[in-house]
Amino acid sequence: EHKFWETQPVPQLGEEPPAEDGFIEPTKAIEDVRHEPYPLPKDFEWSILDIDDPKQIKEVYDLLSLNYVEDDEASFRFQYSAEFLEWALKPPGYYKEWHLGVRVSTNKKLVAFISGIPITLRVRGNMFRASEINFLCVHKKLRSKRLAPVLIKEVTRQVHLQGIAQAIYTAGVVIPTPVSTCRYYHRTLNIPKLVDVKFTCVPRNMTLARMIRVHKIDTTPHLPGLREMEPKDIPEVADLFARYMERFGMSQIMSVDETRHIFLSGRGDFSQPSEGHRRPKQVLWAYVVEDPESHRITDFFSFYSLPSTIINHPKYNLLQAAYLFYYSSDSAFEPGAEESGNLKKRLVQLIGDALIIANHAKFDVFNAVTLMDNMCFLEDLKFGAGDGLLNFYLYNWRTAPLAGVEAVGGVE
Ligand code: YNC
Ligand code: MG
Repeated sequence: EHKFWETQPVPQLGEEPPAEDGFIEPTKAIEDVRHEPYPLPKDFEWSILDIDDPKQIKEVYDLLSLNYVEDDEASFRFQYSAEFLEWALKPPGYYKEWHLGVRVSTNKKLVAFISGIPITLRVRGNMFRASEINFLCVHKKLRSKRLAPVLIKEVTRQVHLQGIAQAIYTAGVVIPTPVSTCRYYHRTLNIPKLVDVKFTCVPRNMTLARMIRVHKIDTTPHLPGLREMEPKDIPEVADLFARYMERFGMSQIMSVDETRHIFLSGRGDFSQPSEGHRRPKQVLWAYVVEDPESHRITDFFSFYSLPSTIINHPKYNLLQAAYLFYYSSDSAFEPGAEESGNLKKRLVQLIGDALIIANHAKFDVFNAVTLMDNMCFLEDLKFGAGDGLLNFYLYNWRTAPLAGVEAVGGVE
């Protein structure tokens, strides 16, 4: 059934939840890690991609934009921008050896890629260093030749060489064995276009005009003190985030430097004028709520830009999608905040303002998955359930399944 995954230190399908959390195989001593790269089929060679070199980022961009994840109907394909890749692949302390490509030996064409970045993860009561694996891609012409397992084994070797033995990753497909499964939800912003490209359709009991009216977005944000996140906010944001995430079964632990990178490095080109709420090359939007009296940061939200190619459409070729990313609110720390509905009320306002900013920045749709506290505002803010699922996986770590509500962090 799973010839490759059966050989890997992951919980196998149907396995009972463990009595105690922990690793599946012990961390290898560096001397015991295989010294040579795993062999590739002849005519192919390994290549470490230098993400500082615009030419090489462009090669990854080109590979992904033609060969990366598509929906089941092959109507849309993720089109991560070069700026996004730079932001996602170069956090503080990244290892260049974890940006791994495969090239055709003769002409050096890039035909496969996999990446990892170092993160600190907390799973229930345990904290450990891990790699976050992403952007696994094999050129369409080389599919089903068992190249993916070679890429996975080679990136695993590179992670082991840094003394790290665990990983987190997400995928639409089900393999052994998800630790949590989330559903995609979509908030439509630009309805005429979304209907035109068949991202959504007008329900039988509605008209297009009514659908537009129902989904109308206010023109200006409502929360007093809402503004773009700035460098001076980072220590407070890091602290608020750390406290907020304690409420969940699994989360990323972010240093102040990582916090700065994640929320400030993808904000685009400040030397050029912005158009609406969008700067040239902007991939990340981060806003804080600064209390007008105390000047403390009480809340923040962020979202990123991940457009999709619209495959074979006569009029449109790009779907502008925003994805809800990390947020926090100190209203979670009030006693009884959940029972009283005060947390929910605050998050509806906070993410409601995120929708307003995203609409200004000309996004067509705003996406979120069912993790963190998202379930408590999705319905009020008129998100609709999508058909896509996102499975979360841990490599070499056993824990009982985490409920969608117990959730996770990490860029997807
Ligand atoms: C996948 N997405 O089951 P079995 S997500 C993991 N993640 O193995 P072949 C996958 N494994 O079942 P193809 C996978 N997709 O026989 C397939 N597999 O045991 C498994 N698509 O290999 C599959 N990107 O080379 C099977 O398949 C084996 O040619 C088959 O290549 C697969 O980035 C792929 O969806 C996905 O580019 C590369 O279809 C290709 O089809 C493709 O014959 C479009 O492979 C793009 C796409 C995946 C996005 C992602 C996360 C990847 C996580 C990888 C696992 C990391 C483990 C931890 C490593 C570090 C450990 C430490 C320490
Ligand atoms: Mg293959």
